[in-house]
Amino acid sequence: MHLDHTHDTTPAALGADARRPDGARRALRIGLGGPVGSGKTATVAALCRALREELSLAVVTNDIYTCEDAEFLLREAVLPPERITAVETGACPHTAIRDDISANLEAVEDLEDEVGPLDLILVESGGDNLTATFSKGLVDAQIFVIDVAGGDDIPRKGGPGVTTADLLVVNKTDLAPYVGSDLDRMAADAKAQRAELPVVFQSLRTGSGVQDVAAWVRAQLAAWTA
Ligand SMILES: Nc1nc2c(ncn2[C@@H]2O[C@H](COP(=O)(O)OP(=O)(O)O)[C@@H](O)[C@H]2O)c(=O)[nH]1
Ligand SMILES: [Mg+2]
Repeated sequence: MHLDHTHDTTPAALGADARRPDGARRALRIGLGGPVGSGKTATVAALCRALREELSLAVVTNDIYTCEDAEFLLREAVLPPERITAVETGACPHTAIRDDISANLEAVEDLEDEVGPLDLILVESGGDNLTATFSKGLVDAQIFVIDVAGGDDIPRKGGPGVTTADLLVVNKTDLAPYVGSDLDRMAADAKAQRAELPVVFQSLRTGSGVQDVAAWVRAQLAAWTA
């Protein structure tokens, strides 16, 4: 588990492996993790719609036994099909993003070879639990997506995703009144867990917060390419 590494609050720094074999800068890789159903795929779709006119981007999805997330993104036509790749992870979705990242690395490298050059690759983890975080060898920055319907005590309970992700997205704010979630309390708890690390409250039903997440991604990319 990656509990011991230091977490920089500055946007992604240019890592040692930031160049492709031909010397060109590789794409910035941003991971999206979080529990099943919190809205990771929907956030990927929203980011693609917000950024696809200005950036060259691609997506890798991780599903346990199916390719449903990739199929959803294809159906929604958020990107041309050649820019969406599915990795089937088998039993433990966190393994493929944290321990044995080879299938995901191959997927991002193949995308760059086949449709590159790319500015940005979004890597969605298979929905797991509150502890699954990405290896730093796979992604340069990570977004953790939770939702208000999963319980408003999730920020207080913490865990590596909530406390250390570079961006925490609290999704489905439109549902808060129906499930009795206290958004102010979630914001205060998230602040207590994360100090200066950013949090965005988002609803993909109303669109609120979508531009804030896109702006955060743009800032990461600006730091990456600087
Ligand atoms: N009401 C509401 N539903 C949402 C929101 N975002 C996603 N959903 C729905 O939540 C379900 C799970 O979303 P999905 O993106 O597949 O979750 P994932 O398992 O984390 O990838 C889908 O039915 C989405 O349409 C939101 O902001 N508000
Ligand atoms: Mg998904």
